[in-house]
Amino acid sequence: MPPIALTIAGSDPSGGAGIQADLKVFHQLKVYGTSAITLITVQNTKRVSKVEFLTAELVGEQIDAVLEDLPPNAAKSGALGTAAIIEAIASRALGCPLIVDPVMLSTQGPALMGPSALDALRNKLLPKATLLTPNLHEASVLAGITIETPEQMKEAAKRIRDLGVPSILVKGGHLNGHPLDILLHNGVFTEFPSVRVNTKHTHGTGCTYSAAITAFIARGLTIPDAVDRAKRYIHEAIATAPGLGGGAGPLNHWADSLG
Ligand code: PXL
Repeated sequence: MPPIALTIAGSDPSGGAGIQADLKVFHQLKVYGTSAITLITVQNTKRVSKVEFLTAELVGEQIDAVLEDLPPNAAKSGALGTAAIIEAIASRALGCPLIVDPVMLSTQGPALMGPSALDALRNKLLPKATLLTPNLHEASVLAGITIETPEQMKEAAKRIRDLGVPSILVKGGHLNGHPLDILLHNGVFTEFPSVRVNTKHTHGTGCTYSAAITAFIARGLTIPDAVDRAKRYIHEAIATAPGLGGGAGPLNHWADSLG
């Protein structure tokens, strides 16, 4: 039987980010994908014009339906919307590793998390996370420091670990120069350098990356190995983006075709 992964995230009708991206990545990486939708966006590659949150009850019931029948080997969370939704997720025993991608803003700007949700994320969900995957902005908000250098990324990771998160992957895609991701796992830092791809097609990069990590963890890889495999997947997915849409287009979710 294939491993099962669960994504708890928002809907992107253009298919490049959110639930839609996560399910494509799970499928491509040979993991059976299940989902619980937290919010619905109205967007395409050029604009985000609306975000509507589902009720916490509805989100919780979707998770319960999946857990009851298709217990996941790994789960991830993406855009979560409200404090009530975050509390509904944190109150469930998922029974598997949880990868939390602390999505705060959509690529084009609008908030995918209300202000009160930040406290719930910090106090309720982070202590349940196996691995947190913040970008520089999210790591800066959670750690309370400015981040412009790899040393500051490491300092932020240590501060976030002290909030109760065992493993943190700080993603340096927005660093000046080439991207560098830094993993803090079991007290050890591992650096994942890559070569910057010059492209405007980066829609859903964070979702795609954390979904790939989740898929490899569902397949039984350790966290460092899952990050390493996912990093290679995301690099290829960006470098071979299909060029769809008139704005920031989606990645090539068919990457890693040898799987
Ligand atoms: O990549 C962040 C993200 C997460 N979830 C949804 C999104 C986006 C970015 O646009 O739309 C639903």
